[in-house]
Amino acid sequence: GSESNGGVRVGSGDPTSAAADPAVVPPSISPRRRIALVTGITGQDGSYLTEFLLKKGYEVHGLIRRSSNFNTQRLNHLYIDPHNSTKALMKLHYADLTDASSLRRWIDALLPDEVYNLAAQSHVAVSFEVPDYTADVVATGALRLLEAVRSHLASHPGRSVRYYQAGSSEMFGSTPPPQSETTPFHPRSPYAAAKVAAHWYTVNYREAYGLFTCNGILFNHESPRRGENFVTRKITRAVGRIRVGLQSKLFLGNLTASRDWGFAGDYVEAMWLMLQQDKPDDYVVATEESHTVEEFLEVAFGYAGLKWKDHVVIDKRYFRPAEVDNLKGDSSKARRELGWRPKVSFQQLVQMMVDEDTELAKREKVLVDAGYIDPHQQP
Ligand code: NDP
Ligand code: GDR
Repeated sequence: GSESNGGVRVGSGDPTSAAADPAVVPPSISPRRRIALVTGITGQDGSYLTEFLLKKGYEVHGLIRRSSNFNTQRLNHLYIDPHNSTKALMKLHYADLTDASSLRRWIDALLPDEVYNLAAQSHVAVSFEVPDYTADVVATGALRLLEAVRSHLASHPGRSVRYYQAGSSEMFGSTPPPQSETTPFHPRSPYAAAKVAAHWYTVNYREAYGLFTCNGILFNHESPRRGENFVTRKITRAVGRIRVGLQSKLFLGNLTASRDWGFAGDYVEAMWLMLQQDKPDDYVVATEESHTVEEFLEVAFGYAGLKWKDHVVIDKRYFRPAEVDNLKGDSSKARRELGWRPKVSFQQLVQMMVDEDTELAKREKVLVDAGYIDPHQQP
């Protein structure tokens, strides 16, 4: 039976269901739709990658974890109920990166051509609070998924599966910029150390077993779908709410750190491109432009005709036990070999986020004025 999840139905769990779907022909008979399996599909990148792969004609299967709240908001616009239509090309299944058996079972049942491992406890500051869990999901979770792919291939001769690992510029940590594929890692958080482990598991499965595995070393990428407790979105949410009078103060930590911020929609294309190459490899993906948090504030508030200094209050709570001061990527390899380049500039990114969050705040204001939500409720 199926379980409903916020309007998005989660798959039946029946391993024969994929074979029974008219869109899926056994892999020996081609051509057929290519099948992608995406972990972390409910996150920022998962939603953009799913849109991208659906446009490319893929059937996209996402693994989602059980939550007491609905967690499929970023996917609702892509959802078609499989009971009503043969056009349902995105399907969701329960699994967890901490549960090896669930990963192997879905790979056996769905027979993906490409696996994108985007799932993570992805908040750097939170990883200091839950280090053990972060390592379990981010490092051991990647290992579990790689092992599921390896053991699946060992028992399915003739199959091929390409694997993408969501690596991070946080792995460079305190190593000075510009950072490229040959820059040594010096992680500065449990999150970053776990990503370094996942990176090397991915390299090892390529070298030891000849698997087609790629590490994308992606620098920060943002969007109107960014989680609300990452600094960019926290700022643009506040700008929107300040504009409509729902908020006046914004509490932040360190404003001097520099990040190489790009647009998430541009970055998911690089993930896909890596898996279309003849040989698996690792690539840095970055805009090659860096800005401080203070510069982000300047542009975001300035665009809305506001002065950030009138609103921002420094709160020690948001400082981290160890900080990453300066990230600026050298993505020349990805540009040369993948033909990838970012399309959205820093200014355009900030403006896009402020525009969307202003619209969101206006809708919130309507609900506040009608008495449906508490005006003091923070996002
Ligand atoms: P998000 O935090 O938005 O999404 C993380 C996803 O992982 C969510 O779908 C979440 O599910 C899922 N997840 C968390 N824990 C588990 C678990 N135990 N089992 C299964 N799924 C789980 O991250 P982003 O989309 O921003 O990032 C995608 C990936 O790229 C992450 O691995 C991140 O670390 C990495 N990365 C991100 C960068 C960025 O700037 N955005 C830069 C470099 C790397 P749920 O919705 O239920 O919480
Ligand atoms: P980061 O993103 O740690 O780079 O990791 P985040 O937006 O959390 O922090 C960026 C910088 O802003 C400073 N900062 C604050 N950060 C947050 N979250 N909240 C605040 O109030 C605040 N005030 C200042 C931080 O100290 C930091 O220097 C993101 C995640 O998506 C990771 O998963 C990913 O791997 C990396 O980007 C690349």
